Amino acid sequence: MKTILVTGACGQIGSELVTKLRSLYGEDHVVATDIRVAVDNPAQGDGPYETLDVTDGKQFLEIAKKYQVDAVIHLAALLSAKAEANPQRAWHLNMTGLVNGLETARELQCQFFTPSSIAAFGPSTPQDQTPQDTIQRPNTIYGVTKVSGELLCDYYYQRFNVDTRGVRFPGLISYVTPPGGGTTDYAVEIYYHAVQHKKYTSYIAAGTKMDMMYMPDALDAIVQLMEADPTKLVHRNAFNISAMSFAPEDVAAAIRARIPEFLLTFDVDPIRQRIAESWPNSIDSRCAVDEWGFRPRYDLESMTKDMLDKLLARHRMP
Ligand code: AKB
Repeated sequence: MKTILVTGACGQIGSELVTKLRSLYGEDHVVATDIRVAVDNPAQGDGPYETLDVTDGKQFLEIAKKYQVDAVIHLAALLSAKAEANPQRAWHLNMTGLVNGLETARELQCQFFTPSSIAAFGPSTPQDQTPQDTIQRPNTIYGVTKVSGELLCDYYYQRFNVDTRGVRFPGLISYVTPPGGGTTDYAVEIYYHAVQHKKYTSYIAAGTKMDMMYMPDALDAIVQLMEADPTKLVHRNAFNISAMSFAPEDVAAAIRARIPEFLLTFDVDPIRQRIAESWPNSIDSRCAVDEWGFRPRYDLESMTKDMLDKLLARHRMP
């Protein structure tokens, strides 16, 4: 049975991924790590948990060695809006953390997964059905770290034979752990506000389409790609994957099918709007489908039903 180390384990993806991996590979075989010491997070129960600042390469390697890990899933990173507010910090955390993760994987010869993002594209990228291999000139610091990360992962595979794998995640939607500091966060907030206040003010303008995915599909994609037959992988890192593409008013319409009085208004944040406009409207996931069988289960309607079921049940609880 392999042992997997997850960084950023208390974040939006990590807190659910750790639970899923523990159910698949056993509680003791998933080492959750995060810079946070004590927060009430699912990743901190039922298995090993270590405090790790990923910018500390020595500590990264020591923890990986202590548990003799076979795979590293590196999630710790600053998201787009937070990164734009502090570009130097974003470069340091996203790049130094990544290099430390790759070096750990090289030293221990373990598998390595890290997510890229739709942010790896920019204004000169074809906006609709964006191909897997295309122009990548992002104009955000987050995007710059993502393109650099994609290249670095390819390099570690070619140069050091590290089994690197990765996807370009779209906005991820979940009812478990909220995201923090992303541009696509509105697509999570809108559901919480619909349930609590029956109204939401969007910082993203009407008509701005972005790719999105429900968290269960994102988690399945990580596991599926990590387990995929390497001989079938032409791309390895940075696979385009998306389950749906929508604008704020599309989610509002889906929510209204269940909460008819739901009201959507707009107060556009110029910084996050500029970021959103630099990203594709929709990306083409065909390479992921062909090379490792990516197949998302949720579309906007089924995701909205599940999100509202879960959040309404929680809201009604005393
Ligand atoms: C963000 O909005 O920054 C992230 C992403 C698309 O990478 N959710």
